[in-house]
Amino acid sequence: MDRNLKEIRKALESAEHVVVLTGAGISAESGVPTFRGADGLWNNKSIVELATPESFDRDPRLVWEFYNWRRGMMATKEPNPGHYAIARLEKKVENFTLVTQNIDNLHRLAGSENILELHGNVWRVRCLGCRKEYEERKHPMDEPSYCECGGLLRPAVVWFGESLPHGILEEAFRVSATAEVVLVVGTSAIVYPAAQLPLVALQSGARIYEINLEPTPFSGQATESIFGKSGEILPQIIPEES
Ligand code: BV8
Ligand code: ZN
Repeated sequence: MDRNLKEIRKALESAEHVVVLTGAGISAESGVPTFRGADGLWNNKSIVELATPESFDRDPRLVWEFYNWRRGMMATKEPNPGHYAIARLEKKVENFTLVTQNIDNLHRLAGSENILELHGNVWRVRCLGCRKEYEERKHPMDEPSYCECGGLLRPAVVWFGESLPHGILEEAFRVSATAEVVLVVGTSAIVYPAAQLPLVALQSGARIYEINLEPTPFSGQATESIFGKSGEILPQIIPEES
């Protein structure tokens, strides 16, 4: 095995407190499009427009059309070996937190438990009237959808310009500041405040290993950057029990 992967495996074996931060790249091998890659969702300017509260206020039907497309697409996707490797790591580490920017629910499907979903979950909705938030698996949802109280329902995801769920972000900063080892997997590291988390860990002296297809703005500060597919690299670092 590659020397770097051996080093990461050893660091993980001796660490009591581990944090894993993931982005869309970890779900790419499950067939979920990323945001900024070749077929990136956000490449299509008008789509970025859709992920904002202003767009929803202006045209909730159009935004629900976009999220119905996302829900329909994600309903057919399965976790990949990268997701399962992170779920295995959680069982081996005393104090483990998975912080994800993804809304695709694939980490939970793979068996991860202690998950901080920084940007929400595509299967959850929130009522603008009564503020109730709940899981709603129906897809497609009506375009737009209404709560039984008559209020307008929105996807319970965090759009650009919206603050992240307070308690979740606070907890993500707390665990990043106390982690001994952090894996940063499949994120372009440009969306804040998520991109701040590895920097917080760095300041606290953590060893930070980045796994990505290509360099990111964080690569220069990582302890090591491992270039390749997370679905191939993670199972080498956290192999299935023989
Ligand atoms: C906030 C949920 C303020 C919805 C998403 C100027 C400078 C700095 C910041 C800003 C600025 N202007 C605006 C901001 C703030 C803004 C921001 O950071 N913008 C960026 C673009 C500059 N942030 C916000 O608006 C956030 N809120 O700041 O609020 C505030 C504060 C107080 C009070 C009120 C308000 C909210 C951001 C959340 C937006 N929601 N998604 C939905 O999904 O529908 S963003 C979305 O893109 C993701 O959630 C994720 O967070 C983000 C980045 O995507 P990644 O996950 O990194 O994926 P990406 O495609 O970019 O990269 C994939 C990576 O994987 C690549 O590196 C690729 O190489 C790699 N990869 C691909 N395949 C593989 C792989 N790696 C390994 N293996 C593979 N197989
Ligand atoms: Zn309601």
